[in-house]
Amino acid sequence: MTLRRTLARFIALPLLLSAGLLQAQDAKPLQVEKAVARATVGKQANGAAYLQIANKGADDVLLSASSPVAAKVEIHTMAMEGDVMKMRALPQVELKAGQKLDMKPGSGVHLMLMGLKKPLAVGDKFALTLVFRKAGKLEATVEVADPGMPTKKNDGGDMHHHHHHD
Ligand SMILES: [Cu+2]
Repeated sequence: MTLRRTLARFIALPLLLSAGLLQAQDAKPLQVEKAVARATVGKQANGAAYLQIANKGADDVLLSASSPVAAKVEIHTMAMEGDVMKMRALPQVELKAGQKLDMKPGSGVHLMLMGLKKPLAVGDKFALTLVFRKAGKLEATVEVADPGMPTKKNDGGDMHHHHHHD
């Protein structure tokens, strides 16, 4: 191996790494395949977003999320308590190697957009930053869809209007 080639390799590697961080959405191992938020109604303070994240790499953990459209983004799940469906915040969500996290409405897990800065209207797009333990930051673009999307019956969507968050 020539000295020049060796040097080139040492220089190229950090460049590739930083390019990878800048283009996190296109890079493996974690890919956001779908990101949809529910349009809000009236002066609704909180919104909900649903993502599909495919993990094509090693086991990882979703630690947090944030967005410029909300004061705070929480990871939520829904569960029956007696005969009442309740939401609670999760500290994190595991995403095993090869797993696809599918937050489709009704599945329970969703991202709660707490303290919306303005209403979310159908067709709007906004940025969402996800933070994973290993993969680091992942930028996603969320599209706002009809509030009735897509399975209005069983998704507990009304919970978002009546449930209280502290
Ligand atoms: Cu919620």
